[in-house]
Amino acid sequence: MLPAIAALALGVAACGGGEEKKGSAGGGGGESKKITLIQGVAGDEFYISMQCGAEEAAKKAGAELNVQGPKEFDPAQQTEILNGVLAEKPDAILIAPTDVKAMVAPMLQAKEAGIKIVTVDTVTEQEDLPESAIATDNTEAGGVAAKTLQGLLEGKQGSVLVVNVKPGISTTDERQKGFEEGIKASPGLRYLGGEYSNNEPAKAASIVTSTASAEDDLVGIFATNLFAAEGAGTGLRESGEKDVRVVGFDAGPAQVKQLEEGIVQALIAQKPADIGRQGVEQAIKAINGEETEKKIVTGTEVITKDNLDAPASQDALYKEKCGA
Ligand code: T6T
Repeated sequence: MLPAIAALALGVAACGGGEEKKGSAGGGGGESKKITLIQGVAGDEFYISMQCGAEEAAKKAGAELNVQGPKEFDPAQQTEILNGVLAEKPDAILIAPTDVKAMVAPMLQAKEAGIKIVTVDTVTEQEDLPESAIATDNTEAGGVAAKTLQGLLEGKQGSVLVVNVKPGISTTDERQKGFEEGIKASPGLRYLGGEYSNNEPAKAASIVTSTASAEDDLVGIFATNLFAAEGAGTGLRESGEKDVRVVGFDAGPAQVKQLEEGIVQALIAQKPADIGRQGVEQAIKAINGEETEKKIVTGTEVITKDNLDAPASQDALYKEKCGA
């Protein structure tokens, strides 16, 4: 399961049986705007890095930022948190919805209560609900993953697996779709399809060990998020496969270690701090009644062992805590 949450930067206090974490940035006078960031899951370095960017932007604007996240990437747990946040009546909520369908009703309830909603990272199927949506172009990034894997395989033939997370997560579903479209360009690669790891590295590892033993010709793996990728790397190490090439999405510390060790060959890093920063900026515009940007696309960085030391790669690595 996911790691316990350590105390995070900027005045974080434990609360609610370890299920949530809260922090605040900025502050200022009694008139300061109250914004809550509801992460997809607590303790995930992607969302921690997003929090760091959001805290910086909130501090700059003199706004109050409260950060909470469910224990698991789960819409029922996230809805519970959202309902608790509603009672606190913030001016705006930044949220990474954990399911394209299940989070629509609770988010609509918040919007109807007069709270400005901004989505960060994931989205729901009701695209017109938020004031602004800030995210990676995940379909495109899935295509980048396919191209990267094709490059690593250098024409080698065999089967290719996707280790995905859960059905109904906009980001990871789009990454798989983009990857599938891209991998078609290599007729020598047999696509095995995607399997769901439920955001659990151990499950991702067992998917990889069993596929590696069932498919003699396994040559490549694309893992669609941080926990899937971490687990895929572990599974590959356990199965003793040396010739399988792995492209993992995200760039958490454990993933970088696997890249250095040569278990994983490429990471597609997102810009979570940028997403958090721009999320706060758009939320403040919405609170002030100013026009917001409906959709903001942030970039990605392909990191390999060769370019790991380059400033662009170092800047793109995710943080375990803010201010480090
Ligand atoms: O990949 C990110 C995020 O973009 C996705 O929506 C869920 O998983 C992560 O948080 C990584 O664990």
